[in-house]
Amino acid sequence: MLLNIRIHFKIILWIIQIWCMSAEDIDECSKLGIPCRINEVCQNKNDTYSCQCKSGWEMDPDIHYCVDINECKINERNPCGEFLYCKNTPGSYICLCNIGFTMGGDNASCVRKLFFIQLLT
Ligand SMILES: [Ca+2]
Repeated sequence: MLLNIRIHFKIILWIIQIWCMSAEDIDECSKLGIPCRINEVCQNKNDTYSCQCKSGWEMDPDIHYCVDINECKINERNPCGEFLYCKNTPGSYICLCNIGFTMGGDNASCVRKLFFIQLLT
């Protein structure tokens, strides 16, 4: 009798193990309540998930939170080029024209505002 119970228990355990191995991965990222914090993105993995900083954010090892990357000050290089002003924004940056200039038709270069051209000539 005891041997029968043990055999049945082992068979049930074996079935549970097979069922768990064949179960499809659960996409934890699509469920509500995933513990990724603000400015993090969830990545589903096989039987688990991970949280990583969104683009434009980086992990601050001191506070263990994703903080904005100041693209305008990376390597003291202006990503907007010589004639554009770089303005840091949360998760990104924008390029603006200096005073007296306005964005040209190519949206990448600045041209003098007409008012300043008239003053200078
Ligand atoms: Ca930024």
